[in-house]
Amino acid sequence: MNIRILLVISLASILVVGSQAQDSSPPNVLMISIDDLNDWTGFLDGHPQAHTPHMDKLAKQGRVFANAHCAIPVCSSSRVSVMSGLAATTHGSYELGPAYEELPALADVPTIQRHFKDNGYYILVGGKVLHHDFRNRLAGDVDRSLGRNKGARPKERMNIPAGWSKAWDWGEYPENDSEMGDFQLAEKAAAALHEKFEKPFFMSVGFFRPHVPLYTPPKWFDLYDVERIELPDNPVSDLDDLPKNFLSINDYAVAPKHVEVLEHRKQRSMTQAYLASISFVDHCVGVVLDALESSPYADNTIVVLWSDHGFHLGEKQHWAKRTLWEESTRVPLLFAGPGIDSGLATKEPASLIDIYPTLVELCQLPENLHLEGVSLVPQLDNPETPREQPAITSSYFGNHSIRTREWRLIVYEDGAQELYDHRNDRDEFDNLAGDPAHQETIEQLSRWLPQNATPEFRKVSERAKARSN
Ligand SMILES: [Ca+2]
Ligand SMILES: [Ca+2]
Repeated sequence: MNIRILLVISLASILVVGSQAQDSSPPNVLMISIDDLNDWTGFLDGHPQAHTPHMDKLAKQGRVFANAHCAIPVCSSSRVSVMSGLAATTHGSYELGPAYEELPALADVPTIQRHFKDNGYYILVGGKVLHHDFRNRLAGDVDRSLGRNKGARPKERMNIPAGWSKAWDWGEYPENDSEMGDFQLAEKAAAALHEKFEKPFFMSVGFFRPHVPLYTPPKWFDLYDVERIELPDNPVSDLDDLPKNFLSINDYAVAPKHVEVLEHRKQRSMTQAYLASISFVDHCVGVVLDALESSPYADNTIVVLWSDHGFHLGEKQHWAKRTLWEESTRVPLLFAGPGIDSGLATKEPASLIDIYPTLVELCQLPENLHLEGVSLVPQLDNPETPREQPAITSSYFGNHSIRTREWRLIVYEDGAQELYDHRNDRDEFDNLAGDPAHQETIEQLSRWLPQNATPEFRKVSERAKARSN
């Protein structure tokens, strides 16, 4: 053996030892959540014009879960589910009311931040992560807050018709990104990523757009020609085969009704504002990801990006969330980082409650025995690995959806059903529940329906209010 070969072998051993040493240090976690973002991103192809280059770049670097769904399609309860790893049917929050720490079912359940903290991590939280923030007994789950993301608001209404809730206003405001709470948060997170940490970190960054009100600087509106925006296909006749009780379940007084949106000729401009807000928040995601890429943590940080639920923009004559249809339940979910292959998306079902056990496994933390989700590591390793468990979504007490690779079954509290075949009906136009040919499929899927669901927990003040109404 000549000396040159010897040298190469020794160098190779040093490199192997070096990479093993790096592998044995626990990875950091960067969790980016987005509020009310449906599948209108480039990588999920939910809208042909959505411009999301930064999220798309991350998607290319990691594993996209293209069939991922929230546990419950409303902000607060969905976030409680993510942070606890438990379904709404276990924790009992089905609406905006109670905070995590007020739910009796979660008295002994550590948030994912607390579980990581108890296992040696430094915890940073910024923006809207839990809807009610980490307060009271959860305050100690966080080592450092990066602040909330309240940005500038216009003094007067901009575009919203009289009589509509101001919460739903939209428009080109403020002038610059620097006045936006989300952008300020992105810059704080970016700065933190260039600090030196003594421990591995778990950083949660929660962006607020495209949640209403859809105020976003003009340059993001300029990306979308309002006259050329493609609108969702939403024939009124789509409602003909739905159970009669669906309206009372999905009605939410603050959101405009589709018929009102049409009457006021606002569909195009509201859709433009939603798309503009998506591109703005994508830019904020890019600020954080660029900072990570240029930081010392670039090669040893797992990134997980998700949205708390989807959003209707007129599909099934509905706006906003709280339904059990695809527009409301489907969410972006992707993982990237050390050990995660790039490229192919998986079509196996996934739930947002799977994030907790997945990160615990990826970071080799002790198990949290409360968790109800299923680790997504098998699909991170190979996107074709089949998964038995469907994605289960609940909306209000007693109503559930079971989503597999091919099907969606919805069963309402009164027993009414909807069944959709996603192999040829991704818009869920054709309700097959009444077709005798599909009764066996319904039976199979029904086995996954939650049993003995926890009743809705209401705070004392809410119970009193309900009695007086
Ligand atoms: Ca939300
Ligand atoms: Ca239909």
